[in-house]
Order: sequence, then C-alpha cells, then structure tokens
Amino acid sequence: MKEIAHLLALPLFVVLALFGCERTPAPSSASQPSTPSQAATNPGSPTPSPASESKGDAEKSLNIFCWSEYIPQQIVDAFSEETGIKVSVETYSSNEEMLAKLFAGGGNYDVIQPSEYVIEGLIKEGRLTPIDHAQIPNMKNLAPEFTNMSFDPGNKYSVPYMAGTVGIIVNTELVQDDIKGYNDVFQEKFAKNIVILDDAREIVSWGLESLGIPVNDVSDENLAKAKPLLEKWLPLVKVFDSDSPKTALLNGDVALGIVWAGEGAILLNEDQKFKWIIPAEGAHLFVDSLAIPKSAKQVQNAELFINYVLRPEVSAKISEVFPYLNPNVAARELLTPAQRHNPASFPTADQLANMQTFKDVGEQASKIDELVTSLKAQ
Ligand code: N2P
Repeated sequence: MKEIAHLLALPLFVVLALFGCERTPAPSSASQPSTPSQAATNPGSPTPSPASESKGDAEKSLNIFCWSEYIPQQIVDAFSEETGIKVSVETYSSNEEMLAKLFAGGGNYDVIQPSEYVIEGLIKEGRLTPIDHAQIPNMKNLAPEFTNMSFDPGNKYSVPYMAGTVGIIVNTELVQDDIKGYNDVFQEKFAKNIVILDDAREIVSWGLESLGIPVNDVSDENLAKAKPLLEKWLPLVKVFDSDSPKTALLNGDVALGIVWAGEGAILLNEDQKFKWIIPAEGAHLFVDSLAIPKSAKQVQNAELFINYVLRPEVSAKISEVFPYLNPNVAARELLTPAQRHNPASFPTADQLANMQTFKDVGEQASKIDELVTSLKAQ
C-alpha cells in the first residue's frame, strides 16, 4: 500500500472503500448479441473480433467505473444491445474516491475514467494496461491537441473522453453584481448562497490561483498560504456537490456556484438567467480519459467499449447529454451550432491558452485533502 499511498488522498475514502460502500451501481441489462451485419450497417462501427464473438457468457461482461453524470445510460444500453456484452456501471464523484476503490481491489473494474494528473500517477505506479491501438481505430477522430498529451505520451495507456474546465455560474436574477472571479463569489453577502464542487484538488487550486501561485506548486509553504483564504471561503458555502451542482442552482437554493463546465453548459441551455464566467484569477483544463486498470479481466471488451464511444455519432450523443469540451472532432461536426457555441462547453482559444493542467503532485495529494477536510469540519 505504501507505493500507492500518495495517490490515496483522503482516509475517509479508504474507509468507505474498504467497507465496500457502493454508491450508485446501475447495472444495465444485456440484450441481443450483435451480428456482423448490425455492425456493418452502423457507420464507424468496429468489426467484432473473432475472439470476442466466440467467448462464453461469463466473458461477455464489462465493469465500468466512471464519473457520475458522464456516460449516459442510453450509450451503455446501446453498446450492450449491439455487442451482447453485459455492462455494469459504478460511479464516483472524485478521482480520489475512484483511486481508493480501485486500490481496495473489490470492484474488478475493466474501464476507469481518471483525469490527467491521475493517469500520470497511475502510469508511474504501473497500474494501467497498455491500450492496443489496433483495437481503437476510432482514435483517429480525436483532435491532435488532445492526443499525445504530456500525462501520457503516445496515448499508451489512455484515450481522452471529455475535457473541460471549472468556472463560475451566476443566477443573474438573484445576483446583479458583475462577478469576475473566485474572490467575487466568496463574499460575505453571498454566505450560504453558494454551491461548489466537493473536490479538494479543485478547491485548493482556486485558492492558489487567487494568490497568483501556479496550481501545481502545492508545497507545504504554498498550502499554508492558501489556508487562511480557504478558511474564509468554505464557511460561506451552502452546498458541496460534485455530482450535480446544477440542481441547487436550478432549484434556487443558491444564487451562484463554481461548477464543472458541463454542468454550467446545461444551466445555460436551461435558462437564460444563468451566466457562465471563466474566473479572472485563472482556470484549469481537465482531460478525463478512459483507461484499463492492470487488474482488468475483460481487456478486449474494454477496448471495444472505448472504440465504441469514439464513434462520431455516439460521442455526439454523449455531448448532447453531458455537454463538455468534446475532444472528438468528428463528433463536434455533428453538433448543432448552438451546442458548438455554448461558452461553457467550448471555451475560446484565448481562454484555453491561459489554462493550466493539473499534474501528479505525489505525496502532497494527501496534504491537499487533509487541508480541505479539516477546514470543512470547522
Ligand atoms: C462529470 C464530472 C466531470 C469530471 N460529472 C471533471 N473532471
């Protein structure tokens, strides 16, 4: 356990994982097995490999462990229907929760969906299975700027699924101020009127950005500098929610928030009273990728699934339900102008150019979690 200790950020997650607390398992039922002709009539569909077709029922399964509200159930069901592979989906709300459960070993996961800094750490620890690129021809649909990224040169172990940023969303019917950044959100007058992500790495990065410190410079000294700021900010928060922060905004429980861009995009689609703002102090770009853990039992099925979600029409459907920054350019072409111009889904080139990307910060990860956990408990 020692060698992976730095990837495990929050002891609570470890405890939850060890006690086997499943949060939202949503097994989907298997339907008819696929036929080569079905595959042939579906543009971009993979040719099923003879090996996967001849497998028995026991091997016709796939366990996916992914972020909540990220892979639409209809996509999972359609994949099951076409391939005859029975898929079960379990979800998590943070990278650290995923790592704790993965390392606890109970889940038998075949596909996981870590963010860039976590992929980097998992590769260092030898925890991922190399991807067989011959099985993922649809990788050609990815934008060049989302391939061969520094956390996984050559995409040896991971395939980008969705990207995005974290920004501010304001209900302009309730807040008339011109909100520009984190410091404008965390004001006394908005006390208990704010929703934010329940994610320690995120929260600390906002504090660091506000102090002009790069988000990956998480030395003890810099964390100590961020502490007084976070100590002021966190008591102002009404709701910590990484799964569906849009809900508190839609219900009018809070007036503003700091949320995943896809959640912001949904709110913009929902009601014109919502405004999306890239924080003036700085924002970061996340790249969430699909990867196959070393411990996976159904590697071939995992690759079939990864290739499936990279089909343009499948990926475009995912964008419709969860409108993040889609790295799949072939899918982007299928989006409506309104989808492509949603400012939360697709930041401008200038905004993107200014975004940092989280890096694996080794043992400091647990310090980040301890800091936020202790401040939330105050
Ligand atoms: C989707 C969560 C987005 C993950 N619900 C951000 N890394």
